[in-house]
Amino acid sequence: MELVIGTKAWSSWSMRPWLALKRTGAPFTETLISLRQQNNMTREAILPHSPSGLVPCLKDDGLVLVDSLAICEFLHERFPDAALWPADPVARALGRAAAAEMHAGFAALRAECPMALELAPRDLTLSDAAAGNVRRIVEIWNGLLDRSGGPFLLGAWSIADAFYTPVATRIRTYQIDLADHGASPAAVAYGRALLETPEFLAWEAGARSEA
Ligand SMILES: N[C@@H](CCC(=O)N[C@@H](CS)C(=O)NCC(=O)O)C(=O)O
Repeated sequence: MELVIGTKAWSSWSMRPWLALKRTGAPFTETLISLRQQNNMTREAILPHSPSGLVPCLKDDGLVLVDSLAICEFLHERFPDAALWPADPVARALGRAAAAEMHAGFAALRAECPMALELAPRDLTLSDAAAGNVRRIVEIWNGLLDRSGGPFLLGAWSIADAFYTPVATRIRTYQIDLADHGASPAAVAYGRALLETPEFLAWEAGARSEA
């Protein structure tokens, strides 16, 4: 199995399936593409791997699969013992909705606060639209943590947490005070816990060694 990913400091979409694949414990090859190269060179480097011209892309036994969410769902089916989604269908459905909302939305927050693991924490004033995104994320976290009891959104770590880990890096980098946006103490703790998993720490160490 090969996972083609972009620069670890910046590629939030690559991080999500990478965390999930690490969680399975399965061996895999990682192919790293440098993002933001000049003269179309990034696209030219990605296209031989990924027909969409985007990373991440998973290759497995003849299958070429693009899109972070599709890859995570495939990993859930390929490695059922890894419990990347919970057994309870209602919890699983709520987790899928939370991951899908992240995958499809929060454009203002993503544009104003790009993932940039190399940056030291800094102050930033959010636009109303980005602040609205943070309030909605906090609402999702508060509700799911209340329901599950934590420490992760659905109790045990799941694909939903992979989808919100890049958000936690943005909160840290841009010093966003979640309590100001309505976060419960459990949601504040959850944002920190996402950045303490062994899988995220391994990704972060990889990003550091890119510098
Ligand atoms: N919806 C896609 C988005 C993938 C995406 O936008 N990937 C970015 C890197 S994070 C990319 O490949 N950019 C190509 C480029 O920078 O040329 C997914 O979820 O995988």
